[in-house]
Amino acid sequence: ADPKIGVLVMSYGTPESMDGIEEYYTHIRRGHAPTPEQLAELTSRYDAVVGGVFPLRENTNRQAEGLQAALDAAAPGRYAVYQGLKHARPYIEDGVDAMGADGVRQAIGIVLAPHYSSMSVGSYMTRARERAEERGIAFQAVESYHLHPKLIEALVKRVRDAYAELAASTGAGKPLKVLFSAHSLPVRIREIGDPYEEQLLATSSAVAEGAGVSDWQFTWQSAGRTREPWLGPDILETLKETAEAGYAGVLSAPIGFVSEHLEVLYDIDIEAQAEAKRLGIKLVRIDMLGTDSLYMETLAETVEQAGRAAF
Ligand code: FEC
Repeated sequence: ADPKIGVLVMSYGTPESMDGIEEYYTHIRRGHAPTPEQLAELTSRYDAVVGGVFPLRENTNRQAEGLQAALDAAAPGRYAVYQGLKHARPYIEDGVDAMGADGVRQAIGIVLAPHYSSMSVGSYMTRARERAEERGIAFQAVESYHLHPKLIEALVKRVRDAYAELAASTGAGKPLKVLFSAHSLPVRIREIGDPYEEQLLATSSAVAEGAGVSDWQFTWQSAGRTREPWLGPDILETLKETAEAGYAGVLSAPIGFVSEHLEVLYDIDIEAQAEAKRLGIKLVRIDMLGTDSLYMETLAETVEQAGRAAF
């Protein structure tokens, strides 16, 4: 049989254990070790949510398996899925090496994040492409899939369901708002005409329209702890304004992420939730996509389309 087309599924990565947090954080900071205070602060966030288990690893494994199954259903025997993580083992380069070792000559890269930014998806792809070139593998990158109809359908269903739950718990007729959010990035992405913000707004507006929600806003979350300015407003500020404007509840829809991990389980479920309580406003979060078959089909169809165009 012809060698398979390799599919490099990339995700952010998470430490392997509590002892691995320092190495992971150092990698995120491009080789600069965190100060003891920074390390303690990050460790305490992991402690609060995971208690020794790092859900992103298992979630990424399951999504990679789900994508392999969806590809096998659509094109039996044609694609082989490999994993490459941005900040943890197996690193992106390890994934490309594994494809090379299996004799793969053609590969497609896709990130478990629907929106393109040069600082997010772009940097995954640069690393993957460089390694693929060194290994003599033809490489095709998927840049984004933020408006794929099945992705929107999966998110619409989640927003509808959670909105109904929120409405039931706040009482009939109370004003509610949907807050779509994604990981903030440094403001300087605007200077290079990065499509990140525009794509996030496009997803938000398609999902709001599909769910029949007219009162919604996009806001940022999880901004980095650096000196440079990051895109705002942050969700904590937005919650305060929303409460002050008289809303009884908000539905948090972190559409920039596709599974449960620190940025959702801590930044939304613990930090934003505590702020909402303090402000006396109800906060409910949508379920994350995980291995929803509509999301797996979104990935599989996007990969197949890229494969047909490139090879
Ligand atoms: O559950 C986990 O273990 C990992 C959760 C996690 C995800 C995630 C996704 C994104 N990040 C993005 C950008 C940045 C930039 C910096 C940055 C820093 C961190 C730190 C942790 C962390 N990120 Fe992350 N990110 C996750 C976790 N991220 C921990 C370090 C401590 C902190 O700042 O909070 C700043 C780097 C620097 O200091 O120079 C920029 C973007 C995404 C969404 C797209 C994607 O998934 O790739 C963008 C999940």
